[in-house]
Amino acid sequence: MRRVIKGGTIITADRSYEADIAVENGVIAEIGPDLKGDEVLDASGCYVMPGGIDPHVHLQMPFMGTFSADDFESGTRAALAGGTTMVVDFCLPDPQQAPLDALAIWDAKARGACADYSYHMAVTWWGETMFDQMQAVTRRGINTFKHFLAYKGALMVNDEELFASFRRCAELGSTALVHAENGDVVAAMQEKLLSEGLTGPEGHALSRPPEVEGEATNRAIMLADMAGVPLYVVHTSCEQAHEAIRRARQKGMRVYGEPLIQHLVLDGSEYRHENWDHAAQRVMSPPFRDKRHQDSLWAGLQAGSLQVVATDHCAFTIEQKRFGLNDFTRIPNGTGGLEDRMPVLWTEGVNTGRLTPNEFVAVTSTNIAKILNCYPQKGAILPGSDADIVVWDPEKSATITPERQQSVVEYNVFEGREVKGLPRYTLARGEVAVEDGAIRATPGHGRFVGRPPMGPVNKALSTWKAATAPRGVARSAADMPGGV
Ligand code: DUC
Ligand code: ZN
Ligand code: ZN
Ligand code: ZN
Repeated sequence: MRRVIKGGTIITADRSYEADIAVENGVIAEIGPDLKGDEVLDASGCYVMPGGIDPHVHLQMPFMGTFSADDFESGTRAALAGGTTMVVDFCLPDPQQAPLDALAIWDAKARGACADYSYHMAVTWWGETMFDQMQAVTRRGINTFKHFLAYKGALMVNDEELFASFRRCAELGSTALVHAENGDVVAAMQEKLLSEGLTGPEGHALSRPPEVEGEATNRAIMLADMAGVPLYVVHTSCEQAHEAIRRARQKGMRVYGEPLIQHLVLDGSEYRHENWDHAAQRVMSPPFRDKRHQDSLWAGLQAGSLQVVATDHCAFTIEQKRFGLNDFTRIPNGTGGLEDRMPVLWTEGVNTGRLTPNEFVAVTSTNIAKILNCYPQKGAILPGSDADIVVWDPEKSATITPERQQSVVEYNVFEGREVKGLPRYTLARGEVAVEDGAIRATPGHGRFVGRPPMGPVNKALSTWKAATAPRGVARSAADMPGGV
């Protein structure tokens, strides 16, 4: 069956032009004028773009004594409804659990996925056997390893573990990811705030100020540089972290920053809302920041010092959020956003003139496909690329409301917001998964996307070489002049 997308303007990260697209067997078969097919999708008045890639989601994630509420089925359905055709989840081994055993659990969870998916592997503990395990993980098509510098006593790794893992990632041609917040300092500040009687959601933001993120981002960048590994900083939310990334890039280091759509448009006043549920529903880490930080993130996307917009989609129900009614440290951290990322970024980025449509494609799809090493299978409109395509109607508008969303939670942090710019069609590897607001996605249609290592050219370009003793230097006391 040959399906033709007709009459639209193709928008890629580097150009815009008018052409039809023919899709066969899940891939783009042909691009050109006046194509014929068995079925025609009308794209007149629309932009035809690579489907979005959200590189940061947590579906059915075991976390803070519960599981995030959206699973691979509802999560990818939400993704497709908003024009996102691939998600990357985080595989989280339990302490001492072999990463490959954890992967088997993640594979089982992902069976219901409606859209293609991949995983990052989290390094949640460290030991001798991890060296071989990480190699086995890369053979499974995972070239990104995530490290939590926060969540003390749970997911957090210390600097010794972090540096050992970074060096191993460098050897394997992988990219290291960090959740950059100083978990020791957060824990100390949480304890202090609780002891002073501050138990509400506002305490969440006060315990995780921009400084704890700036410190951890700087530290991770320095250690990554010493290890010679490219670094991807997830959910970059503040000026201090952005500043560190910008400085590192200027020095020639391969460091990437990922703002979330939530941090771009929602601010810290959410935690001072008089309604406890409203504030708790917005508890995520890092917390929302004030305008100065939002301006910095937008500037980074415009200037290219920040490359990717993600969601960290990790949705919890009202009941789950209420675990923390008397103690903000027990409110499950996370918000949704998978369905809203593209429409909200289009509305607040493109419609305001902050981003061009081509830049929108770059930050929602193409840049991350390149960073993750799945380009041009994903993130491209090219013959042979997967037919992950969104036909985007820039005139279509809606008000975001939980009643119409695909996520299973009862609220939406963007609730009430007007968006202009929505999918007319979303194609998931050729299948029409969304048609004018109707969701036709098929559970189980999604497939795992393997991503091989980047190879030796993808080093961090460090100037720090002291990890190997230079030639001609005395290596022990016995070698020293007059030595023992
Ligand atoms: N932050 C969240 O808010 N939720 C999931 C994990 C994380 O780092
Ligand atoms: Zn995180
Ligand atoms: Zn609000
Ligand atoms: Zn996350």
